[in-house]
Amino acid sequence: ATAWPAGKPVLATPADYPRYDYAGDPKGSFEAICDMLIAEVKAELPALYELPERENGWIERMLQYNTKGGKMTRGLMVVEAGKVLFERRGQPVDNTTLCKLAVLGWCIEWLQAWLLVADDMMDDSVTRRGQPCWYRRDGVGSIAINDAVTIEALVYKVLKRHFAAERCYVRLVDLMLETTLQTELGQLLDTMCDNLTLADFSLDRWRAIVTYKTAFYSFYLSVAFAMTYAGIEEQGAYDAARTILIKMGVYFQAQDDYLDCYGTPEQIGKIGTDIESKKCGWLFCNAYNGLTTPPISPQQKALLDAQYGKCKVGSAAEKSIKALYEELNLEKQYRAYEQACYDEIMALRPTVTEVPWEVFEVFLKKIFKRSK
Ligand code: GPP
Ligand code: MG
Ligand code: MG
Ligand code: MG
Repeated sequence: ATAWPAGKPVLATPADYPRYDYAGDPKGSFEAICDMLIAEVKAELPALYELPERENGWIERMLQYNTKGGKMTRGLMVVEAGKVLFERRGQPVDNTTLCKLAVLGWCIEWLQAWLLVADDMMDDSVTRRGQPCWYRRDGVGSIAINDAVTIEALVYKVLKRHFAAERCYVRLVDLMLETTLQTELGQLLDTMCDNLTLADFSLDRWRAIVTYKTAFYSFYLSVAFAMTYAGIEEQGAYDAARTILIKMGVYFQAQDDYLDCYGTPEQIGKIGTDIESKKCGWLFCNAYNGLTTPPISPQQKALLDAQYGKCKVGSAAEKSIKALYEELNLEKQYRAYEQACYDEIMALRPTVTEVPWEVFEVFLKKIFKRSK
């Protein structure tokens, strides 16, 4: 029903993939797959959608600007996890397999790209990955909303071109759709905080927010994609993996919340806005709810009530909130939390079955004590 004009969709064949040098240049090989996917979009839109040159150029530049420049942790993890799983199952890891794992990795990176374009508008952010947020660029503005949902739609074109002929295709599409919904529900939990009072910002609410807005798409999806492409169908294997990966994702967002306050823009590529935009973040929840040593005093609480979510980036009020966090020893508490998360995740080692433990350990090592 979607094969109009005739010849659509164009499906990829093994000859379409470049040489993937996993041992010699894992990052460069992975990046080359993104270039391939952008080139496919660029060739397809004028041919199959009558898209004029100017708009096609826009899409190409918009993809270049928003899909690149990240750490690529999520995407690279699909390739690494997939390789381990294929080998463990005695399935050959040829060039096409590596490239297709990388395509799945880029589906997550492109998902992340459009989520960030939208998130930066919602969070009123200034920079991302060391450059201005896309919506802040001259001539972009609210076109960024359309760009975000266009990247989302293009992910399904990528999946179709590269996986439509595979038995796992419907499962991959379903995973992508489900993960997107989970993330959007998490973003709702996050942005609805605007309408709540600070007393509603419990650690339980924080955990729900970050599980949905971050952990599913940033951790579970990478491994679940690799498992699905490797042909794993047992529900129990996904459940065991999910438990561990969600824990990692929650910890990862605690790091993001911590770095929003304590990371420099040079380190994290963005300017923190959590205090100004009244976020239910890890630092705030611990501080406001008396979970620090020493616990917050009534006067300190009054400062948060007066200024949290109301002050401007770089203002004296923002500085006084950061000074308050210091008085509550939040940095030290975060270090202890970080170690506890690590230990808790490592303790889950005996629970894994289908997915070798090294997959989780590699993922954990990539993020433990990260500073960017
Ligand atoms: C990260 O939160 C969460 C997302 C990027 C998910 C966005 C979901 C949408 C449906 C748009 P964050 O705002 O703390 O991230 P950052 O600190 O990178 O801005
Ligand atoms: Mg946000
Ligand atoms: Mg944000
Ligand atoms: Mg953040």
